[in-house]
Amino acid sequence: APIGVFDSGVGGLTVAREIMRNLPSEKIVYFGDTARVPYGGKSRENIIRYSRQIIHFLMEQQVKAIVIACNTASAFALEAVRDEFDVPILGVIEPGARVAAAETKNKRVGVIGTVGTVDSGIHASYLKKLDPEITVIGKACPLFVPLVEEGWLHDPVTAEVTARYLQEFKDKDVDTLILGCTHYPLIRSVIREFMGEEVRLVNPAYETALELRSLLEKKELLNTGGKTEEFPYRFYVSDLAEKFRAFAGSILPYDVEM
Ligand code: DGN
Repeated sequence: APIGVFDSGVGGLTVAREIMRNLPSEKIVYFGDTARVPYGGKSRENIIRYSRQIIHFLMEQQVKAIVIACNTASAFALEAVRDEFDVPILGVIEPGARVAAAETKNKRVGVIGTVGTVDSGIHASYLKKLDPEITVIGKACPLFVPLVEEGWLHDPVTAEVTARYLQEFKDKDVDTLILGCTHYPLIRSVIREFMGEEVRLVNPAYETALELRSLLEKKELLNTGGKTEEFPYRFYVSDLAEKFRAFAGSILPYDVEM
């Protein structure tokens, strides 16, 4: 059975990509809610409703586990929907928070994400549960998503916006920064350049793929067999399939069939 992965749009492909790399024998059904993107400024109620609808769709595809690749949907909907379905459901917040808590030395952790994710305070609540001494500094960076979708991944404008958003983390001496939005790993090099080599950048997409692997192992659901003949990945969107396909081509190493 495949793994279901969903996001508000294309960004979740950064999570799908990590699953493809780290669990190469698994099939994936991906759903991008391109008709209703962005989720970043929407209410909790709506995001729970959208997530529930998408999970129903994925359940119809007979998935064995679901990954909520969207940070905003993980922040708002994971707790609400987790027990409503009889497959394991994972979000991207907890895996990122766990690694950040383990790796910070000065106990000053920064979080960047959408307005919804940052205002939810969910990273802080996980991090403080893991280590009450950690100080969490959150900052919404809403301009990053359109910059990434415009393809300005290595661009002076993106570098300038990065400096404006992230200066605060330098001033407040964070040693660990969680890239708490699907799109941010794609501008990792710009963020790295501004923050410097010493700051640990946590990519929740990667950490989530590892967590998914141990969860599947534990539940004896991990596919250890070889690859099948047919293409193992299926993609669905709620609008503008062509635009999705074009963007997907810049993230994934092959053409996406829809
Ligand atoms: N996928 C969203 C997230 O990770 O929070 C970013 C895109 C959006 O919906 N604003």
